[in-house]
Amino acid sequence: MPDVILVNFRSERDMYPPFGIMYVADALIQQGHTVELWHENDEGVDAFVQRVEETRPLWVGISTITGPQLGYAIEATRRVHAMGITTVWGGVHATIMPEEVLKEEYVDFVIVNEGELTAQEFTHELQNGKNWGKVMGLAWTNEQGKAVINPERPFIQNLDDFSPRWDLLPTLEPYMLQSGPYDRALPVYISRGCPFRCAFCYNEVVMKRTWRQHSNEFIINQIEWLRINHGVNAVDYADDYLFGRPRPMKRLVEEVGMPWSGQVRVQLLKPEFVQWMNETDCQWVNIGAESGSQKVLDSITKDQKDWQIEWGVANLAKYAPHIEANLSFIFGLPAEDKTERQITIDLIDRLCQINPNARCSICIYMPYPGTPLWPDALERGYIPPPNQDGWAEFDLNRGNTPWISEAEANAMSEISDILYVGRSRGHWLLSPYYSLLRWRWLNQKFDYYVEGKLKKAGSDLVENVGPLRSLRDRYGHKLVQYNANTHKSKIEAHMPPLG
Ligand code: B12
Ligand code: SF4
Repeated sequence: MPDVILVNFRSERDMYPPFGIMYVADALIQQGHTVELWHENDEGVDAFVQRVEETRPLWVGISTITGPQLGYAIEATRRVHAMGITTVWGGVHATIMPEEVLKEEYVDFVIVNEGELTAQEFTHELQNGKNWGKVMGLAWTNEQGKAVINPERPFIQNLDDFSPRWDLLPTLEPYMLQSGPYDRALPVYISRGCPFRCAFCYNEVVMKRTWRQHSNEFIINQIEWLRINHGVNAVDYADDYLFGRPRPMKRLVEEVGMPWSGQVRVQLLKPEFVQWMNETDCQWVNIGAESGSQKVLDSITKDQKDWQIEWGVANLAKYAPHIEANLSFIFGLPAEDKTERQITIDLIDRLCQINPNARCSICIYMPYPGTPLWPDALERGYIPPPNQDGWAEFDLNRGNTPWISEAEANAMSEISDILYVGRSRGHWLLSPYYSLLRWRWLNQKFDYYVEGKLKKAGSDLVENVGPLRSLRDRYGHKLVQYNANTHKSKIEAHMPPLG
């Protein structure tokens, strides 16, 4: 029977190893406890709660990130708390707002920021003395019902002290990604933090612009273990800031010797660097481009020049044409007016012309408490949700600010997905539709997006009428062809609950 059960609730389409609880589990196991990990979507809530009821662990830990999956976390926590079992929230969301989280009667404790050492001390106190005041990094409610946030714990000095417990996951199969021709790529995490200061990002408030990395020996051993035991044939370095020290990192990639992918900043994409990426069999890169407008980039202290985006993507097309470049842009940042947005819109269109393997996705700006942009957002009339149920209702892809309407956000996201992410090509019968979408995009005509509504109604109809569904399955690919070189299909596929 487990002493502690840790769970990460995910939304249906997201399948990504739950690193946070994998690390916390290791800390507890080192302390001599038995731990069970669950990684669930909404379908798994009942099974999870039932398991907690059967085993009645010392405490249940719930990992949180802001957005829809918080809803499943809330439901599960409520039910576990009602059984009289101690509930603890951890993760980025709870770290950003521990006081608000503790207002919910169903959350007993919050472990702020890195969980390993705090979870160890918390478990010790739970079994011996309950002196909560002395556990750094713990947030709790005192006898007067007041939230107490203990001083924050310094960051772990040596990341190698704790390992992500892959062995506690029932299977690694759902996490395997397609990476170019390699079908068993797995995300690994080799560092924490980032020294940059993008004003919308969690980094400044949570990681405080620090950066640490596991030792080469630790990283190589982990990847070797994954290769031998799980047949991993490519590595996705999932870190926020991969090339913190470019030369040693390059040597590490060479030493690991596997095809790879990861996050890069555009400044790195000089011809010689891109040639090196090509030689070491890089398959894709993720680039936080954010905006094509220098004014907007400066407003978020991105420390990046507008011209570097096109320059980097052109270098990729020239020196490593097989590498997929995934660029993400944020629309609706406070400094973005129509003129600035037009610059980004035109840039996205150009990038996809320069580089057939560029995929430009947009997300709509959402203010997070504690980030440098937060006070500005409040001043501009943004009203945060009043409670955790409210935070869970956030539609993370649609924006929630008063200065960008839901209809506009919806149309922008959908059109950019079709034209610049899926990069689909239509049969000539559909060419008027594609021309209309491109006209809308280039001219910012996002009002009265009737074709979006018609498309949705049409696909619902096809889905619900058997003969139409068969026709779609048989001939659909002739009408619309998607960019085949995509690693996203596996992540977005429906995954059953793991537990
Ligand atoms: C991988 C990842 C994803 C994965 C899956 C996330 C997951 N498994 O939960 C995918 C790709 C699906 C994803 C999606 C999104 N993500 Co994301 N993602 C990340 C990323 C890059 C890494 C998370 C990770 O594994 N970190 C490594 C581990 C070791 O750290 P950790 O999770 O923080 O865990 C430590 C502590 O937090 C704590 N802890 C964590 N859980 C628990 C639980 C307990 C009980 C305890 C005691 C402690 C504890 O201890 C851990 C070890 O020290 C983070 C950035 C980052 N570097 O953390 C963003 C991040 C979490 N994502 C973010 C965002 C905004 C999103 C999206 C909304 C993006 C979008 N616009 O669509 C979506 C939301 C998806 C959804 N449906 O809701 C934000 C979250 C901000 C917030 N306020 O919550 C982050 C912080 C990025 C950022 N730059 O701001 N994401
Ligand atoms: S570079 Fe990325 S992780 Fe670093 S502060 Fe900027 S958005 Fe955050």
